[in-house]
Formats: sequence, structure tokens, C-alpha cells
Amino acid sequence: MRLLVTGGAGFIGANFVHSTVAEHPEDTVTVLDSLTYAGSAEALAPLGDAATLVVGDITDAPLVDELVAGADAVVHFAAETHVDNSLADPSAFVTSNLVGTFTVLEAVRRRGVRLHHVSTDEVYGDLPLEDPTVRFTADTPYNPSSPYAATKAGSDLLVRAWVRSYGVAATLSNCSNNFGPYQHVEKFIPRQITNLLTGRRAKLYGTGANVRDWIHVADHNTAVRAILAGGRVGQTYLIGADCQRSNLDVLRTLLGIMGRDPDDFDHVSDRAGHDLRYAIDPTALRDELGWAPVHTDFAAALAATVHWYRDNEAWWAPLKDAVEAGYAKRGQ
Ligand code: NAD
Ligand code: TDX
Repeated sequence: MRLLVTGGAGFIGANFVHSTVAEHPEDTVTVLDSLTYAGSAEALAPLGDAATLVVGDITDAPLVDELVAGADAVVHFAAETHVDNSLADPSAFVTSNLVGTFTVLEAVRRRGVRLHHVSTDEVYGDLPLEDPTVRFTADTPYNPSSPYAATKAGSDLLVRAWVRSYGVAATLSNCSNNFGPYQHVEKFIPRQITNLLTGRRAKLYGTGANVRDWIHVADHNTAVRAILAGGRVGQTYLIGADCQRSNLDVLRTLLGIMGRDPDDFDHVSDRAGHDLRYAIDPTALRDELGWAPVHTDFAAALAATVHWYRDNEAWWAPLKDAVEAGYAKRGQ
């Protein structure tokens, strides 16, 4: 397959490109990424010529059209992705997530190319904390809370409309919180690891009771690949690995892995409108496509992630001070 991977220099996209090159040498991979603050050409550098990076924007219709014309399938990861940034300034989220997805859709419509659209469980809003057996399914109504989630919800609805109205051959997936190598240090897990590695303290929003459903990025990407290969056009697949944890629990596990006292962190200002709990019911994906996660020992996968950040300081250190300065301004 000739794959066009939008956002392939970001966290999940770069991991997808790495695994595609390793496991599907028969594919050719072109990455379209505008290298925002979250994009990293260095994340693709170890691959040499095995993947081609085109630096450009998904809202650039002629460029997107030209690249889509040379592809058999598009895997669409590119987006603005950090909830806190969307609260501070939502404008880039509207442009990249809505106009960008529209631009990709128009190109795949014109060129008759298969699309997989990568989305998030945040489109469903949040769940109460009390009963962990209540989880999101593909039938859960959309109810996004943040500007980030609202623009991802809108992008999903555009994809569904283009399938129904124009017969575009697209699938969608909504995944839970990812962790693993190459995640930007603004996000929860890498922020705490790199705070501790740089002599800062870990920072927990509010009480830390909020629950996220964690999945290793490699497991997310095997699910994306399975959907690309065998998913039904028009179908939405929910991706999750049955790993609900409170933020406090995750932080204490990390502090333990890094040899710190379990109370060695600061409580900081809570996020506005902070979603309480996300949880995915992945039964449909498992039953239909036979997918299953393999990184299911959360503490072990977290320890491996800590090792990766220890070993790859040159990748994240240049980003760290600016991210922390931004958080400090917001009291976080
Ligand atoms: P990321 O922020 O690490 O990477 C996003 C990438 O997209 C960056 O390389 C950036 O340069 C690029 N990009 C942004 N705007 C662009 C534009 N206008 N044109 C071209 N490139 C652009 O994000 P991520 O965590 O890797 O997320 C990838 C996708 O997966 C997103 O669509 C996100 O909504 C979704 N998702 C993420 C998670 C998670 O936990 N991180 C969970 C579920 C779904
Ligand atoms: O320093 C922090 N302290 C803290 O307690 C940070 C950065 C976060 N948090 C909390 C907020 C959330 O409850 O940790 C939880 C996870 O925060 P993020 O890493 O910002 O992730 P979240 O808001 O849950 O969204 C993530 O998962 C879904 C990704 O950023 C999204 O792109 C994805 O769609």
C-alpha cells in the first residue's frame, strides 16, 4: 500500500510510521505534517529514507490533493491535541481539526482514496466516577466538553457525512488516552516523568480523582492497522485496553517506579471543565476484527516509558523549559 500519514511527525503518528516501516516493508509511507510545536522531524530521523516527510499543512488543498492522488489510503492523525491549549486559545483547533479534516475529505472524495480518521473518546464527554462498568460504546451520544473535544467531534461528523453523502470509503476510530515513546512533554505522563528527571516536582490537577483509560500507543496503532485492513466503511470503532486509573493512582505508580515518596508531588490549579472519567468498551473491535492489546501490564509499560524518556533526553529536553513556563503562567 502507498500510505499517506497526516500528522506522522506527532506522537501517535510517528509511532505508526515506525511500526509500519518495521512490520510492513511492502508499504511506502509519505508523512504530511506542518511541524507545529508538537511535530518532530527528529522522531522520524531514525527511519532515514524509509519514510518521506513532506512539511505542509492539511488545510493546503492543492498540496493535500496532490499527495492524496498518489496514495492508496490516508491515515489521518494530524490535529491540535492538547485540551489545556484549546482552553487558552481554540483558534488553531478549529482550523486544523475542522478545516483540515474537511480538506482531507474533499481530496479523498475527488480521488476515490480510502481514509481512516483517527479520533478520541473525548467526543463523548465524561462519565460519572461512581460505576466503572459504565463505558462508552459506538452508540454513546456525542457530548464534548472542551474546544479540543468539540472540534474532534465536528471532524468525526464531517467524516460520517462524507461517507453517507458522497460514498467516501472512510472508517473512524475513537481511542482512549495513549502513552509511550515520543509523547510531547505537555501531556500528563511525560510531563511528570520529565519533571522528576529535571529536578522539578510532579503536578497533579485538583484532587487527582479524574479517571483516564490508558492504552500503550503501540496497541492503538495495531488497532488502526486492523481497521485499515478489515474495517467496514462508515463504521466507528472504539479502541481501549481496559485500563481505567485515577490520575493520583498513575502518579503514585510513576513515583514508585522512579524511587520517590508517594506524596512527592504538588496539587495545582484544576483544568476548567475537567472531564471526570473516560472509559471505552472495546468489545466490538475485539469481536469483529480479532484485535487485542498486548501491553496489558500497565506498571511494566509505564516503567518502559520511563526508561525511554531517561534514554532520549536529547529528544525532549529542548522542549521542556518553554512548556513549564506556559504551565507556570496558568498556575499549573
Ligand atoms: P500530537 O499533538 O502529538 O501530534 C499531532 C501532529 O499533527 C503533529 O506532528 C503536528 O505537527 C501535526 N499537525 C497539527 N496540525 C497540523 C496541520 N494543520 N497540518 C499538518 N500537520 C498538523 O498528537 P497525538 O497525540 O499524536 O494525536 C494524534 C491523533 O490521535 C489526533 O487526531 C488525536 O486527536 C488522536 N488521539 C490522541 C490520543 C492521545 O492520547 N494522545 C487519544 C485518542 C486520539
Ligand atoms: O500536569 C498535568 N497534571 C494533571 O493532573 C497534566 C498535563 C494533566 N493532568 C491531568 C488532566 C487529565 O485528567 O491528567 C489527565 C490526562 O491529561 P492529558 O495528558 O492532558 O490528557 P487528556 O486531557 O485526558 O487528553 C488526552 O487523551 C485523549 C490527549 O491529550 C488527547 O489528545 C486525547 O484525545
